[in-house]
Amino acid sequence: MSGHVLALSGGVGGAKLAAGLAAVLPPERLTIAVNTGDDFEHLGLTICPDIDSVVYALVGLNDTQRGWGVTGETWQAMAMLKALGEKGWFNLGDRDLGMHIARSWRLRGGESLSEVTARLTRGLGIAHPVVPMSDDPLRTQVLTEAGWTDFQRWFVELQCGPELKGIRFAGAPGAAPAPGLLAALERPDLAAVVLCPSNPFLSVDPILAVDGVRDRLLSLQVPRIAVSPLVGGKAVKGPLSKLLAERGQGEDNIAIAKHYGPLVGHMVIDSGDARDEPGLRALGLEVVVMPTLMKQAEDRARLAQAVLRAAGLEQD
Ligand code: FO1
Repeated sequence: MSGHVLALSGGVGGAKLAAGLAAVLPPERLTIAVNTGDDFEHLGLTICPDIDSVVYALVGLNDTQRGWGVTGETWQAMAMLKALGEKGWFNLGDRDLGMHIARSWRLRGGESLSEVTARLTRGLGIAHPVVPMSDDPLRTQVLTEAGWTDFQRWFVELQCGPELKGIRFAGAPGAAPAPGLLAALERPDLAAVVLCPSNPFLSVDPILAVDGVRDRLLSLQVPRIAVSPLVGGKAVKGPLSKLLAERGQGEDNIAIAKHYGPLVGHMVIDSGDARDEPGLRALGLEVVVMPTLMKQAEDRARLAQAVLRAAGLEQD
């Protein structure tokens, strides 16, 4: 069966599934819309961590050990910056810096983030559309005992330490969907929406907070499939497990499904979390249980194929 697939992705895990989907779907059948709530300005540069995670994963440049940035990276520019007295809490690798410079000066030249992202992906030979969720600034901020903090300060500088008492998306409402996301949402042949295995609260929620996106998704008569970021009951990387514990509403796929509510009709969960299946079915969800850890390209493609099968989209 044919049909277009819209994947909503954050970084790391989401990026891996996005790469898997790109491996099994031709460019005209896939749109990858990426969270930009983590974006920020640093040392005069515009950093878009999740877009870059997706882009690097698509071209096999992603550092799978670290979970962000470019593999085989060097840090000469960073060493120089520190020697010059600049703060070093946010690490920019030499090759990665090339990306931030190319993006920043084009943005400053008046191109939108969508235009710049299309330019950069084209430059790297990526044929699949990777689009920001919005060209307008929507910034994730977190509430800790010290007050509201920008996401990267909490995530990187404070290493996700302080307990989260709240999350907000500054700029929403008011951030319009980027043209590429809007076009995908309005396609008559849109056949499935995939919520990639990214942090629901910090990576997917910002996309849903973009003007009209949640309502539009809810109105679509197509399968909406979440791939769980939990593997064996734990997040592979990042603060999801900590967040779930702090929320006190369960640390399993049931808590994630309840958070997504009617937005999701299918969930793909890891074999190590099979105990969650009855609870998810009791919530009315269709469930696929399979190994979801993506170590190799074959794992990514296998998970992507399973997602398409769950959506009723067998491969042509
Ligand atoms: N994460 C870190 O934990 N420490 C860093 O120094 C760091 C630098 C960095 C530079 C560019 C980039 O695209 C991502 C970077 N990240 C770093 C990851 C990033 O903070 C998070 O992975 C995402 O924002 C969460 O999805």
